[in-house]
Amino acid sequence: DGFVYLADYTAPAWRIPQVELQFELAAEATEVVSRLQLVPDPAQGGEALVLDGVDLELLAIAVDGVALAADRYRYDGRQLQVPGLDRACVLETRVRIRPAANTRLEGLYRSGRLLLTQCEAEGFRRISFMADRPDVMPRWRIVLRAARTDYPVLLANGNPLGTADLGGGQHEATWENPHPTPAYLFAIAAGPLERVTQTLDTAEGRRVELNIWAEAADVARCAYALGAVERALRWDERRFGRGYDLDVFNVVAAQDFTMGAMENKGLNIFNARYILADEATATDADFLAIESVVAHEYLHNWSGNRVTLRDWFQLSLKEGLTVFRDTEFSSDLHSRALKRIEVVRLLRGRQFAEDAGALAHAVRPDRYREISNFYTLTIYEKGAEIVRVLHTLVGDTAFRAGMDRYFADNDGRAATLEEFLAAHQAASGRDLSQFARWYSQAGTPELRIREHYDAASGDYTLTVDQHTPPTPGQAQKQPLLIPLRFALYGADGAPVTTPPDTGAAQAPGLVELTRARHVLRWTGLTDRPLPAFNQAFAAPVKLDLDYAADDLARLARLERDPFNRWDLLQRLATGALLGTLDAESATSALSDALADLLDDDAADPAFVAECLALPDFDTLAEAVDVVEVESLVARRESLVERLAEDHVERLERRYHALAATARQGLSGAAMSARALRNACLAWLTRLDPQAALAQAQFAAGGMMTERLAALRCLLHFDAPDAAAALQSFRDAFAHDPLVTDKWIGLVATRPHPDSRDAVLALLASPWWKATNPNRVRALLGSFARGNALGFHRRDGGGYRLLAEQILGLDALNPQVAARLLGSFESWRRLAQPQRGAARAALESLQGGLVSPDSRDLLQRLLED
Ligand code: HT7
Ligand code: ZN
Repeated sequence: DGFVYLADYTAPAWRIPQVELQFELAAEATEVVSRLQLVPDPAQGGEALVLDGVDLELLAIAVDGVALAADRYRYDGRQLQVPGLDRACVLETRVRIRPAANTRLEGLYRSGRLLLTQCEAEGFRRISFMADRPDVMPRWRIVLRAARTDYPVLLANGNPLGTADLGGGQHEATWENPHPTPAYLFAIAAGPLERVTQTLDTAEGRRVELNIWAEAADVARCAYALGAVERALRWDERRFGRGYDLDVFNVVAAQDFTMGAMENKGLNIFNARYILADEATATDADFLAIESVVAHEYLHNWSGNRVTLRDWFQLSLKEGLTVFRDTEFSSDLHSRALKRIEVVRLLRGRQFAEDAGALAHAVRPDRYREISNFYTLTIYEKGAEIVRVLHTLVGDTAFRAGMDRYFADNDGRAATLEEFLAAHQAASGRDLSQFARWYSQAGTPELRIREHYDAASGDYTLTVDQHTPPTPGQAQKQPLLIPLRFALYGADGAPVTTPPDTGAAQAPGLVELTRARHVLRWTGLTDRPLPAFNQAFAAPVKLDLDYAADDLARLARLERDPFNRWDLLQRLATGALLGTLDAESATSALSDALADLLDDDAADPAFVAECLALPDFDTLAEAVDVVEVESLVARRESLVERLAEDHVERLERRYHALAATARQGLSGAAMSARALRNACLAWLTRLDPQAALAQAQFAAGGMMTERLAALRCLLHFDAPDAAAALQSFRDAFAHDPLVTDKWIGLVATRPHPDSRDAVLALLASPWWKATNPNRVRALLGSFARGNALGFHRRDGGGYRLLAEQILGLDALNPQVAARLLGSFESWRRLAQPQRGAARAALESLQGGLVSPDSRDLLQRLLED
């Protein structure tokens, strides 16, 4: 049936303790000689040798130095079978591959003047023959040979062993990776690379050279990323006691890269957008994203590389855990509350939608057709949330002990989620069997909470019901173990410190929900208290509460948890927009709260900016049963306009008052000031047809954060100077693909149905580069994911545009095409006429898609 099943896992029949590879690198044709040490595992019953190898041109094959006759092996373009081997031997093959023709960006490919690899998940098999599965973990020796003028720098995993001149303009470099490493972490990079570099001594006393490599024109923009590597290394030493384990840590920036970055052992390869930054070309958000992605890949060295995966069903074991770790890193270095807000926006806007849509799947799925389709927000973000739930349940000390045990027990091994849980269970002494359901059960749990207060007796009860809606293939759900944080505020505004009499609150302000219903009961409360829940969003759940608008506003003032203060205002806005609260009282309560925030010069301006940013379209769409696109957008726009009108003077005051601080470079205070100034600018611009402030900010030049925010206002509010501003920005940065992606993203997200015409014009222009994933995301990804009015046009023109482009991209880069197809994940909840139009666009793709990636997604999207 085309599926791989978790239940079918069997251990490898052959072990491969050592690999030697030799590359003769050239863009048109590269030859790869491989020597695999093969050892049969007697426990696996003497199975024939079968290796993966996709589209390789096999030039020679020998066992223990003796060439194999044609009838001794079979190669069908996907697998190599060598029957009759029954003892340890060395298999030597020579293959030819064609990097310049590789538009999939999997295996060995060309990006500009560089040759690079991307092997996760199953790309190594496009380079050479291998048991290409994560539980086969050889040690590696890699020799790279190439013309010195074209490829002066030759990098591979591990430590450098030496270089040699080969004469005739050729040279070679030898690398050794002494750590057992699966093929998905293999990497090489070659080309005219330059570097920024730094040497440090680790806490364990190892001298390590850190290098960031980029093409000469870009190397000046690598310094920030280099600092981020050092911060990540030091943080992992401090917070998790994990050191670095090679003599060098190399990072390479590539303009053509399918995802964000890749954690290859000792040789991370990055999408250039997560490395290159200076104040003139990168926004504050770019700097923070760079730091967090650099940390993510660095932190994989323990959570992913030293301890790797038994099979791809365990993907969240490295991804969810590493997102948890990088999020902690950012929270420790910057504002924990702001980081939590950022994560929860992503969860609510995107992961909850995934969990409620056609592509919903468990954090540990039990089957897949194409593993590339499982690099999802559920595996990453929900996976991280589950680790956070575990952290909340066992506490920081036991969590750290559990992590130490997990790393110690599994170092050099390919582990499973069960082994992760076993380590935590042993360290904390807690039974984690119910907790484990988080990994197997898809869908976002909902908590319905109702209160009852009896003024005569002073009895107060909270009844909490948990429910997880059905998801594809999983109709029935079981109760999860959910840590629910809560606080009660009394009539005097002070927290009620008495614990409930019944309802088993485990720690102050925390109850562990295990059943479908829990009742918490207090007695003798002289006033009805106000309850607040899920502080810091400790559990990734939806809350169904029946507060009145005034209660929400009052709670937002009383609540001590900053995340929840923000969340209560989001709830007020959502209630006003979706009609679940009385619209006028919710709007005026929200407006009053924002007035207080704008008047509060002591509050972090970035936090105030987050409170001004109402729930986005995706978040609102996820919260309704049937999505009426235009009316949702219109209601949101008119609420923002009303709030902006209420506070013009306040917005102007803050905008001007923060100008001096905003000029102070990359300090936290300056970034915060720019965040609030740009939020004020957007609200003010919508009230001013001349967009004078935005025009002035744009004309002033300055940092990219300010220029881009101003340009967004000019373009999105159709300002008189918009076209001229766009042209001057475009011309100023025409040489820079990353900045070009930024203005293309702004054009693609102009909130108007006719923005589709601008997208079509760009597709027909020299700016369009279908082989560059960043450009595809900037134009088509932004349009489909960030332009509700354009993508969801009533005539279906947005859907048709995307479907046509997916068809073309599918033949070039299946992973990029499949990701775009994911933009249709919530099509079934659209109101008519959009639902019919989306279905028609999807059906038009049937029979046309060629890649297993896109075909798998299309089938799941259309399945009833
Ligand atoms: N582990 C990396 C995943 C990744 C990837 C997966 C499929 C195709 C291309 C890819 N590039 C990188 C990224 C990470 O999570 O760290
Ligand atoms: Zn990762």
